[in-house]
Amino acid sequence: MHVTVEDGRATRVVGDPEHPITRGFLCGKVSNYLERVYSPERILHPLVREDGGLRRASWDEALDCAATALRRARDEHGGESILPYSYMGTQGLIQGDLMSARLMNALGASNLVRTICATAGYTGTAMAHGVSPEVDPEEWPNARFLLVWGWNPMSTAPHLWRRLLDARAAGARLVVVDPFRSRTARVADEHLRPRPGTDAALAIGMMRAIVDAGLQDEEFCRTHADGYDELLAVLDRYPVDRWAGICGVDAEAVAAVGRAFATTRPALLRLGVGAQRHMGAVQAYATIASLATLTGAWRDRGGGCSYIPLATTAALSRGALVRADLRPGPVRDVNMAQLGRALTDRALDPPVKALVVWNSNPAVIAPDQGGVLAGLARDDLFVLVLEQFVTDTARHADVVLPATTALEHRDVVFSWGHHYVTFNEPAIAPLGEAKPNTEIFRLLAARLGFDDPCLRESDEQLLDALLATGPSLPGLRERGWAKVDLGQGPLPHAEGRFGTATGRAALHASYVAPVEVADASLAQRYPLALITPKTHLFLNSTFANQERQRSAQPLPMVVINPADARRREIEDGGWVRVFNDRGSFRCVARVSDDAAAGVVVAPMGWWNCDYADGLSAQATTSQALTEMGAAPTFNDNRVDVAPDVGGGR
Ligand SMILES: Nc1nc2c(c(=O)[nH]1)N[C@H]1C(S)=C(S)[C@@H](COP(=O)(O)OP(=O)(O)OC[C@H]3O[C@@H](n4cnc5c(=O)[nH]c(N)nc54)[C@H](O)[C@@H]3O)O[C@H]1N2
Ligand SMILES: Nc1nc2c(c(=O)[nH]1)N[C@H]1C(S)=C(S)[C@@H](COP(=O)(O)OP(=O)(O)OC[C@H]3O[C@@H](n4cnc5c(=O)[nH]c(N)nc54)[C@H](O)[C@@H]3O)O[C@H]1N2
Ligand SMILES: [Mo]
Repeated sequence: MHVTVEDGRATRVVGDPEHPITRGFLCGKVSNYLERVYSPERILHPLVREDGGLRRASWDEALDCAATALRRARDEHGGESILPYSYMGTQGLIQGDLMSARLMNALGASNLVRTICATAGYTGTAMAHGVSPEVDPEEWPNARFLLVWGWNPMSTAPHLWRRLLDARAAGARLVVVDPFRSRTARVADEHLRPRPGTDAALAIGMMRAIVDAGLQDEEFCRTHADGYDELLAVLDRYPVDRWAGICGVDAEAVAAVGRAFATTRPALLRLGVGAQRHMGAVQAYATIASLATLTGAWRDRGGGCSYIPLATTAALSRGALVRADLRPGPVRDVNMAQLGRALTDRALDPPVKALVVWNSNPAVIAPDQGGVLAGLARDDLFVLVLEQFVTDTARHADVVLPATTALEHRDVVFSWGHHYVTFNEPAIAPLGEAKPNTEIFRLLAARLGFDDPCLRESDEQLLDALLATGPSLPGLRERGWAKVDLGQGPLPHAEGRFGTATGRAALHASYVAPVEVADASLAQRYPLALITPKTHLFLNSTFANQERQRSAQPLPMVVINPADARRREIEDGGWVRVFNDRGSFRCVARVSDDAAAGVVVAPMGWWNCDYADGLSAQATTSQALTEMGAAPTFNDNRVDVAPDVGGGR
């Protein structure tokens, strides 16, 4: 992003036309980023709680208050009574969790397990082919078959979507696997709609069809993979029909897409995060990714499997820089998808007495919202929030500290999808009294009396240390971006050399049923499976408070199939209540066969405080973790929907 600055004020943001991936295009979330930076609702000075409300305070007062509360929690209940909570408000590696991690380690705070986004998928794809750079998006235009699985790039990755469009312009066929008719599915050549959480069954059905037709690449499997004979034995057990029945996709369609993936070359499988919010997610990603090995898709330029490119993403590693050695002793783990439980479980020892939140909005993004909100409302819990805006989480804070935006701080940013890293040079001075996360944690560390020099390192020092952990990145600072070259080249695995310990891929075919979706007795009470994907114009809950984005997506909604709506006397545009044993929320019904019968879709991101009841779809989601990988299962969820007669806000 290039920023024009006049008299110290940013006046224009545009995409960098030279950037090989973005090519000058900014998406609908950040093209008006200046409205965010200069929003009248920005928090520009510290706030402290008084008489139930938040009032302005000096930095001195606010830091004293925070340091006193953290010290008291540690002295009275031990360091683990402090819980850090942060995620992807920024993907910057410096402002993300570096100085903060050092301070939390020095405090002996609980360790937050950050698996809420893509971890189950990483674990599964790593089981299949190791941590490897996978297929470079710059190679995707070579593909002639695009199997997009649990991914809605037209909304969630518009720059990568353009690489898929390049392939389509050259004749590629696009098949989307998604229970919902997403924007991407709407424009695909073919759309397969499995029941939520049954993707592994669909993939195994495809593999069986491939093997039935003799289309597997036996030579590739025997030379470069383990588990080929075992895979054939599993596939031998059941015909395609059986797998098709489990996932609810027509058997002929399963078989035809399987065979087309094997025969239309190059064939690219691109996984999103959407297919992993279920009990068997890790096994599912290992199984789906195995399709590319089974057919030898890796042999061709643009063919193979891509997911979030963990290898290039992890090339710059915070690992040693977070200084786990500062911990006074071992600390407990708390999973970020179980925040509600961590804040309300009376048996937890020590209890959580202080919550420190930055780069995250758990009141919206964490499952089982009722529990999260009850926890945040506890009188005996101290809540410190570093934020740009008074989010649903910040509304519960005892102290709010004003954070800078990307225009105001220095950082290096990893990519969720391509192989470049980005240098983030500050364009303008911090607005008002805002400070970068790093600076806030340095100030807190000083107030708490920690004297380790690492807690005083400047952002420049952190940056130098971080850049020294990875490959050289020529031009990073000068040009603003550089490609992470791990030697992947255009054909990373045509000759094997997978990112596993053995260099060989592993073939998997393992289906673990979703826990709620597949529960027949629960289905009697709650006949509809609810999924909660991303919206087109918010970034999780970020941007949901901005005029332009919000007026384009004014109301939270649930998409419901006409047959399911009719049975419940629900009308398009009418207010409904969506509920299960965990909780309920109100929103507007969109009656459309974009949702398959038996599946309802309530995208996530709207702020609770803006709407009826102060609850969202997250009020119904589960804190259960996946069988492997300790990741969330918020789309493994059953609900029912009823007209909301009183209705409205
Ligand atoms: N506009 C926008 N862009 C974003 C974000 C945003 O909030 N808004 N968030 C960013 C973040 S943090 C991430 S991780 C990425 C995520 O980007 P995506 O991977 O695209 O994430 P989702 O939209 O959650 O899920 C993708 C699709 O998976 C489908 N899905 C749900 N359950 C299942 C299932 O069981 N099986 C299958 N096959 N599909 C299923 C959903 O219906 C959805 O259409 O996007 C990033 N970009
Ligand atoms: N039901 C359901 N739940 C989900 C998902 C889903 O699809 N469905 N998606 C999951 C996924 S993939 C993800 S990644 C998580 C996202 O979880 P979060 O990362 O918590 O998502 P956001 O809502 O974007 O909240 C980020 C907050 O950070 C703030 N912020 C931005 N930059 C800075 C900064 O520099 N400093 C500070 N202090 N704050 C900053 C923003 O203002 C925003 O309020 O949600 C997960 N939860
Ligand atoms: Mo994410």
